[in-house]
Amino acid sequence: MTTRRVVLIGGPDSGKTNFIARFWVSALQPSSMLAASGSPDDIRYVEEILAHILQGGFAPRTDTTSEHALELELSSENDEDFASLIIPDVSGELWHDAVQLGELPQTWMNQLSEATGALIFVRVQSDVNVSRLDWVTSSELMALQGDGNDEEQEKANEVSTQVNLCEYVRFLEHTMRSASVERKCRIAVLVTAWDLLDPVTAAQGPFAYIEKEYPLFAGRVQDADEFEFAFYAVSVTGGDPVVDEEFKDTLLNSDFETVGYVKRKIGEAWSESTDFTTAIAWTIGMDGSETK
Ligand SMILES: Nc1nc2c(ncn2[C@@H]2O[C@H](COP(=O)(O)OP(=O)(O)OP(=O)(O)O)[C@@H](O)[C@H]2O)c(=O)[nH]1
Ligand SMILES: [Mg+2]
Repeated sequence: MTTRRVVLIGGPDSGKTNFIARFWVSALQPSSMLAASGSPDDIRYVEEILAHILQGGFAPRTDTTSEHALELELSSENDEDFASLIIPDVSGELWHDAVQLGELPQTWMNQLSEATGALIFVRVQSDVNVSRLDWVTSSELMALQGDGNDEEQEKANEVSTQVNLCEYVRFLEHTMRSASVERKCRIAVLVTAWDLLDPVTAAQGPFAYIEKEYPLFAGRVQDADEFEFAFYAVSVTGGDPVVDEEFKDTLLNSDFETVGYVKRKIGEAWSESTDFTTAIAWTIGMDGSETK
């Protein structure tokens, strides 16, 4: 059986951990694109994350010292392909620090070089997102340096989210190599908490969202010829149970495998699914698109 390692890359609060829990629920469904054929070793970790969502909340942010990984045996939809999949879940704080330092710790470099697919996460309306600075704001912030205003100074020093996203691609360029001669390495960009967007913005799709919010990253993606990219709009729950009591009731009375969605927009056509294994299946070439 081939071992495939998928890396989940994303800053703090970008939705990685909650996605893993929802991915696991889909993997338990035999009809999913990737179906689990056994229990993961670290089952308690996934079950604990899941418990938060099942109680109508979200899993808390990952501790910087936590070193968990979801490791499971999977088969593709028609049992034609089998894989042993490893998905490490590290705190976004660590990715953030790696960008600030301009380099990744060696152990991660090794993990990335073993990766068959990568998922980059960015979350809608996260307080941790740092918007791109325009020249006027930048110079005002720079002028504040040394004024003793810690919060403003911190803001001036902070690398913007789009620069972080570009740096993730650079890390992958240096490390990841395609496992298949037939195709390029695949990177799925997951825009999480899509349920928080207004309907007009949501209708334009995840790539349009990235182009508007993070134009530098959108340009980087278009220039990175050695990779194939796909953009997904993701909501683990399909709404926000934390702020919307009515939605929370609906969620608590639902079968969890039917809640939330993963959407793609190709041209004007949308595809939507409650199967959270699709993005990972695509990155590792187990989505049925590869001939054997
Ligand atoms: N509305 C909504 N909020 C979400 C969704 N997914 C994640 N969130 C919010 O995003 C927060 C962060 O999600 P996590 O999964 O913990 O993010 P993470 O990338 O693992 O964060 P770190 O562990 O800090 O790296 C959650 O506490 C929720 O508030 C979603 O589908 N919908
Ligand atoms: Mg986390």
